[in-house]
Amino acid sequence: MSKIQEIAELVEKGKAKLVGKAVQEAIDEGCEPTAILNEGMIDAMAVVGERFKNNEIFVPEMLVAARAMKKGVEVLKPYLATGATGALGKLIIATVAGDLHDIGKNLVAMMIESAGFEVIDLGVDVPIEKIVECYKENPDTKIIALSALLTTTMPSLRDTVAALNGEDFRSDIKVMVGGAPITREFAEEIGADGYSEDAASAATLAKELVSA
Ligand code: B1M
Repeated sequence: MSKIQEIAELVEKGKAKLVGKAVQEAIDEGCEPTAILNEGMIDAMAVVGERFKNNEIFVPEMLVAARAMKKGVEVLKPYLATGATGALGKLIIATVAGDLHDIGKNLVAMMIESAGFEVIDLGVDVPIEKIVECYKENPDTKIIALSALLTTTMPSLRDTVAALNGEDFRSDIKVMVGGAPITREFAEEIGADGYSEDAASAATLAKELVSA
């Protein structure tokens, strides 16, 4: 079994204590950090999601797999990051109200930080008021980035973007959205300025939005 397959299996089984060590070993053996992330961890979470959908596993197993992945990402982070300076300005990121998924949002935050932004991460299940309040405390913010990872929280994303679109400061910022159920069409329909599919393209999009 390759090291990357071993990592995938450890994530699937939720072996948080062993994942960090396996990721470090993979790096020491010369595996590409992005391959470890994509093929070792993100693909493993897709397997976990599929098993959940088929009623082979339940929420606790999804949770331990998520914890294991987070441990792996902690070890991987320095190898994916490029030494951010925050020179591109501030970006507020949040998972919208009602949604507790944060792995994807955290990866997006990490890649955007690596691209040179100062990231203010408000976490998960974030109400609209908290985002607006955070912007008012940081009026030099350039972008608000929002994740929704459930079809049932797409309306929450819509409401959050609508609320931002009604704020006086809207023309001073860009709003970007993403997450597994989100499409470019939905992003356009709800009035966001940008949509991207994954963490790497989110970083590219953030840079494009501030230079537009
Ligand atoms: Co949840 N869950 N979950 N879950 N969970 C999914 C999302 C699901 C697809 C599983 C399935 O049924 N196959 C399903 C959603 C189905 C749907 O939407 N219709 C689901 C469900 C149903 C639920 C609950 C309702 C289960 C229940 O309680 N009965 C519940 C909801 C809780 C809530 O949020 N209110 C729930 C709970 C949980 C846990 C808490 C146990 C745990 C999350 C722990 C955590 O995040 N700390 C969990 C997990 C782990 C998953 C799966 C297995 C993995 C999610 C993940 O981390 N993926 C997931 C199945 C799956 O994804 N295939 C599933 C890896 C991550 C890197 O991908 O999050 O898509 P992702 O992020 C990507 C892109 O989407 C994109 O970039 C990221 C990196 O490439 N992206 C952006 C994300 N944000 C972006 C923002 C951008 C741009 C791109 O710009 C701003």
